[in-house]
Amino acid sequence: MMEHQPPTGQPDCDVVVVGSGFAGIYALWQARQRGLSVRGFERGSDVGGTWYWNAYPGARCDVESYNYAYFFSDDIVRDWNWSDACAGQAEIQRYLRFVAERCEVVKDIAFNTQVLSARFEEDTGLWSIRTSTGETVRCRYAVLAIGALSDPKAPDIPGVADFAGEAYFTSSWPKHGTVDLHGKRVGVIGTGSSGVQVVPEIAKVAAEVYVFQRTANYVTPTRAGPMDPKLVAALREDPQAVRRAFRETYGGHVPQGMGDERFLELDAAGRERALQEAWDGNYIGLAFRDAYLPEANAAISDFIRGQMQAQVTDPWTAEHLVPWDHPYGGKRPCQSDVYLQTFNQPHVRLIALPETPIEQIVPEGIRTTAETIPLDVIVYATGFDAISGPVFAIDIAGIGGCSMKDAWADGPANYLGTMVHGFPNLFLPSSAMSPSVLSNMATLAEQQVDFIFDTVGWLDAHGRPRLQPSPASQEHWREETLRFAQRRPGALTTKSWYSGANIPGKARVFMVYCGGFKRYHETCYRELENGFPGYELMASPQPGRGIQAHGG
Ligand code: N01
Repeated sequence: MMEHQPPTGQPDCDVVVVGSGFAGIYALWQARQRGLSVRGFERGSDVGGTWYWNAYPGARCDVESYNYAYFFSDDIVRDWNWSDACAGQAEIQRYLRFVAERCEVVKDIAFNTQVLSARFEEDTGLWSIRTSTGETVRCRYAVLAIGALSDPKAPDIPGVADFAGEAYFTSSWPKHGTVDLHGKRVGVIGTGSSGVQVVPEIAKVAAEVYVFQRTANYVTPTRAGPMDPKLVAALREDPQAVRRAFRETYGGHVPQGMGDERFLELDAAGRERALQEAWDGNYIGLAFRDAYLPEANAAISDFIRGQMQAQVTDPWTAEHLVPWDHPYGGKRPCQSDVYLQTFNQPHVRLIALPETPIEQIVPEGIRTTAETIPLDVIVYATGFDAISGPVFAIDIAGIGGCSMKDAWADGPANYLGTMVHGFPNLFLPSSAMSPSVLSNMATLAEQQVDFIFDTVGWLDAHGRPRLQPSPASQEHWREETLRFAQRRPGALTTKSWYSGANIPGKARVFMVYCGGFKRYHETCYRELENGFPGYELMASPQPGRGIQAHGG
C-alpha cells in the first residue's frame, strides 16, 4: 500500500484504536458515538483479542457470563443468550463478533494488520501510527487496546526448534479443528489456567499424555452450568443499574455464591462448616470477607490442598499436584472440575520438574534429567510476557523520542493505569497498575474506555491540549499499587507473572492495582471532575485553540 502523507499538522483521523478485544470494540464504538473519526487495527483475522487467539480445547472463562459481558447497551444485554454460566472461548468470540456487528464497528477495523510503531510528533502534537501493511496514520489520540495477556512467552527451553513432531501454543491455537491429537503421544508444558483447561481435553483423545509441571497451582471447582433464567431476567430488566452496581464492587462483578462471614469470627466448627459449604457451592475463593488476612488465607489454602489431594488416587501424584510453595491467590488460581481426576487415568502422567527438570527438547521428544520421553506433539501452555510485553511489542516513542522500553526499563510506570508521563494523549487500557486481571476484565474495559473518552471529550472541549500524568502522580500511583499489593497474601513473595517473575530478566514490579474496582473508578473520575490536577496539560500547537497550560 502506498504511504499516505497528509499535510503537516492535519491528522488522518481523530483516534486510532489498536486491538479489537473487549476494550478495542467498545473504544471504536465510543469514538463513533462522540462524533470522532476513528481507525482500528487488528493483527488477527477477526475480532476477539485474547478470545480470538486462545482457541485451545477446553478454553473457557472463569468469570460468570452474567458478569463477563458488556452492559453499555440495553439491547445487547437483552438480545444475547449465553449458553453457560461460564462461557467457552468460541462462544465469547461469537459474542464479541455479535457486539462488533451490532455496533457497526467492523468496517472501521483493518484486520491482519499489526501496528509496528507509534511515534509522537512534537511539532504537530499528533501520533503517527505505522502498520505492517506499510500504512502510516496520524491521529490526535491513540488507544492501545492491546490486552494484558497477548504477547506469548517464548519457551525458554533449549532445543525447542529441534523437535521433529508437531508443536502448538495454547496462546495461538490453530482454528477450525485442524489439530488432531487422536492416538498421539502428547507432552504439555505448563500448568497455569491454560494448561489446567487443555490437559483434560487432550487426555480424551491422546494415547499418552505427559504433563510437565514446574509449579503446582490451586485448582478449585468451576461455576459452569446452565444459566439461571431468573437471574438473566433480572439483569435484563435494568442493565444500567447492573452496570452501576458492578462499579461499586471490589472486583467489578457480582458473582453468584459469595460468603458473607468473617473467618476469624467463627469457631473451629463454624470454620469447617463454612469452608465445606463454600467448596460445595463453588465459591471457595470468595468464601470469607476477611480471606485476605494471613490466618484466614492460610486456613483456606490448607483446606483447598486437602480437597485437591482427595481427588487424586496415586499418593505421589496427589502430593505433587498440590501447591505447597505459595498461598492461595499468590498466583492466579485455576478452576476445573476435571483436571485433577484426569491424572487417575492410566495414560496420563505427571512429570514434576523440580525433581527431574527438562534438560532439552530433542527431535524425538523431551529429555529430563531422568529419561527421554518420546512424543508426537508438544503443547506449550507456558503463558505470556504479561502486561508490559504487548506494549513493548510496539515501538513506541514519546516526547524527545524517548522509547516506552526506556521509560519502563525498571518496570511499568503510569498514572491510573492508563497514561504514561512523556507519552501525551496515548491511552493504554487493560495495562499495568489497573485492577486488570484481578478484576472482571469486561467491566474494566468499559470503565477505562469510558474514562478515556470522557477525557478526550474534556480535551476537545478545552482546545485539545496534550495531556500527560505528572511524574509525582506516577510515583504516587506506584506507591499505592505497592501499598495494596502488600496486603494481598503472597503477592510480593510468590514468583508469578503478576510481577514479571515468569520472564527471565524482566523487571520485578507487581503490575496489578489491588485497591479494588470501586476505589479505582472513583479516583479516575475525581481527576476528571477536578480538571486533571494529577496531570500536566501542555497547550495545543494549533494557533487560536490553545489553552493555558498548567502543571499537575
Ligand atoms: O499462563 P501461566 P496461562 N518450563 O503463566 C509454566 C488467564 N487465563 O496461559 O509457574 C516449564 O499462568 C509455568 O510454570 P511456573 C489467567 O489470568 C484465564 O496458563 O512459572 N514450565 C506455568 O505453569 C491466567 O493466569 C483463563 O513455574 C514452564 C505455565 O507454564 C493467565 O491467562 C484461562 C516454563 C504458565 O502458566 C495466564 O495463564 C486461561 C518452562 N520453561 C488463561 N515456562 C480463565 O479464565 C513457563 N512454564 C479460566
